[in-house]
Amino acid sequence: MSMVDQTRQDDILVLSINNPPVNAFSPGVPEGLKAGLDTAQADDTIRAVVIIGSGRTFVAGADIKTFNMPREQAPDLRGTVEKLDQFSKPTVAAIHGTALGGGLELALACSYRVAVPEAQLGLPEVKLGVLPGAGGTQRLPRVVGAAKGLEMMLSGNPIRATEARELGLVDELVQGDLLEGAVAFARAHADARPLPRISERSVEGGSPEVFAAARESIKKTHRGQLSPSLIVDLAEMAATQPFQTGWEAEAVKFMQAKDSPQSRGLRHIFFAERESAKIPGLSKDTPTTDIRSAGIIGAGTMGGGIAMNFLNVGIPVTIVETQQEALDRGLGVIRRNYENTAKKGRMTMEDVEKRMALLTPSLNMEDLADADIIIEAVFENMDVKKEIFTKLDAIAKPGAILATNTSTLDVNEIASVTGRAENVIGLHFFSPANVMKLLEIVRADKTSDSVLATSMALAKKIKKVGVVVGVCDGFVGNRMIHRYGDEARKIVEEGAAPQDVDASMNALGLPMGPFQMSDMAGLDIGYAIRQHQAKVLGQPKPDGWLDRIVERGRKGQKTGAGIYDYDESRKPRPNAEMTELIDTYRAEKGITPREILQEESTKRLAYSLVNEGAKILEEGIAQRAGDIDVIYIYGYGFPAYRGGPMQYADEMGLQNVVTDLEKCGQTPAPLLSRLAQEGKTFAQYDAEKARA
Ligand code: T1G
Repeated sequence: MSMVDQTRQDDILVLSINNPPVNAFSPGVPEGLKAGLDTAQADDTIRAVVIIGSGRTFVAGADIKTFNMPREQAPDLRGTVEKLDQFSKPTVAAIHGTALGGGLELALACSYRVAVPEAQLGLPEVKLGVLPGAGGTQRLPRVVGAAKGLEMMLSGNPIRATEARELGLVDELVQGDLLEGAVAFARAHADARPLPRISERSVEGGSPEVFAAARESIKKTHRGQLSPSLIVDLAEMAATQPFQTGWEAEAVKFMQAKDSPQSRGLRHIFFAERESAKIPGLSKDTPTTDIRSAGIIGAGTMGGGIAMNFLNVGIPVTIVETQQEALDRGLGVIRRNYENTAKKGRMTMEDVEKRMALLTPSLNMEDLADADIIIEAVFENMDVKKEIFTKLDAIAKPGAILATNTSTLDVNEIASVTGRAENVIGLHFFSPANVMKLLEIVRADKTSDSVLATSMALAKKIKKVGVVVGVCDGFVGNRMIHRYGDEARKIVEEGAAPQDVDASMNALGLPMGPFQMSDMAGLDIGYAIRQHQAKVLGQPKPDGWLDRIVERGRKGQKTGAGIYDYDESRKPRPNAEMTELIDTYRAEKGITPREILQEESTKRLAYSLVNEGAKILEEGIAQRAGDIDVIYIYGYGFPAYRGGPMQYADEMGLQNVVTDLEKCGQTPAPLLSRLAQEGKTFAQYDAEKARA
């Protein structure tokens, strides 16, 4: 069956693109469209052409999976666009769902565009590390002007058809049946001559200042990225050069961006995020329950943040504390968070009241008896959690999901105190829970498929990126960050200054290095974990340089001083006393400090994550290397254009990673060594596992 069906409506030829699920521009689609245009060209009774998407959307863009194809085999979107641009009869793009990337470029090459009001139109290519490569950089600014065109291409965010109509990007909004409206529009414009061609228009507002401002802004918004600057260059060409010049330059710059490690990283994460939602053994038929009410135990920072996620999507929450004062404080924080958002104009005060009305405070856990899900978010102590789950087991209705927000503790042990282990799961939110998108979904040994599937669906509903992980100390993210922290402290012991270690990860694109992050999270948290682990393992009390800093009462930003000093701007400033403390520590340990170059520090830290990630994969705690990448990008600020730690290792070459790990005294995980020896990548490991 052709990917583009041709049907006649009297004097109008309708080309329906049929490539589910999103009508991406896959091989077969350009051929079908060109054939349709040839049909229309050859038949004088056809006065105009309508191009529409079958199913739920117009064309959602080039088929990203074809980016690695040899150029001659890749779908000819540019050729199709050129044919449309030169076509001698009126063409009308009929848009519903999304017209994104190549989809919008296809529409821009048509004579006209009509759309249903709720359709979305955009050029999101920058989010994949590329740029509009089929005329978008030249046509969009010719329709909406330089500033708006730059804003749309650099943000990559779509606009609604109603706004597109105001901008002239859409010629008519169709209220009823889209096809009917498009055919009528085509018929009404069948004799329009000369045909409107965007390529013949000029760009409004393309002053040098506009492009200079854009170049300035991307230094902050897209630090270290390639494609945004290429987009600005091309938009400037659209404003200052003939169309053909910009059109040809666009093809060259597109290839340059597409072949960059940054684009490979962003494309990797695009698919990895979607893959992470697929759980072997679960299918669309796995029964799920509809979560219509939530109970949260603990109104502290985490409990309050978690509650907001439910309130934001209209799910009522009962939040329980043990003391009225703690309850009042918790509610006050939630209200203030919403009011701050309202002050920024991102919601109205009416929205604030609507959300707060869904929140019921309580001092009594019995009030959670009817909740569909209950999430415990109290002090990170196993005995406290066990006590709570014992009570919940007696209170919660049958079938209620009992979730713990623990960040490291054994969910199997927590489940063991209930008579319903199949309903117990870990939902590890990241602080601030109302902001961070990552949700580690901790599958305990007895967690039922239905509870797991319901939790995955809930993650999507509350706009989180849910990744399933197994039970171990720290699950995936925190287990890796502990190793990363060990390595960071070791690099300082050997001679580096904390600020240089942080700079080595800032250079990789992380907004915060290990010590900036520790100071923000609170040094006492890591300190307590190290003390606890030493006690459990019967090891001597830890006495590292960082432990000594904590023992001076310097707990990080929250005490105004940690590894660094902080003024009201919270900008970290090195402290001479701490430098001296570290020097004294090294002397006591008989360490002669050596210079450690930034490149060594970056590799040791990044590879400490990769090595622990390889162990996590071997143990089955994470299903895929791609899942680990999703966790690190959405939970720990790893730059998406690097694709995550595992993708970064693939780019560096696993054999090089093994060599560098051995050089700095880290023992490569067996899986990492095996893949390196076989000349494979983590991506290949994931693909082979998916095929198994
Ligand atoms: N190419 C290939 N596969 C795609 C795809 C695409 N463009 N878009 C989606 N998919 C797959 C996706 O992997 C998933 O697969 C399924 O479709 C459903 O997607 C030349 C170079 C359209 C808003 O960046 O933003 O055009 O997991 O789960 O939540 O200038 O998909 O089912 O196997 O995301 O309803 C520009 C990317 C490309 C749009 C729908 N276009 N897609 O969201 O479904 S570059 C984009 C999206 C380009 C030209 C340039 C979303 C969506 P599976 P989904 P959704």
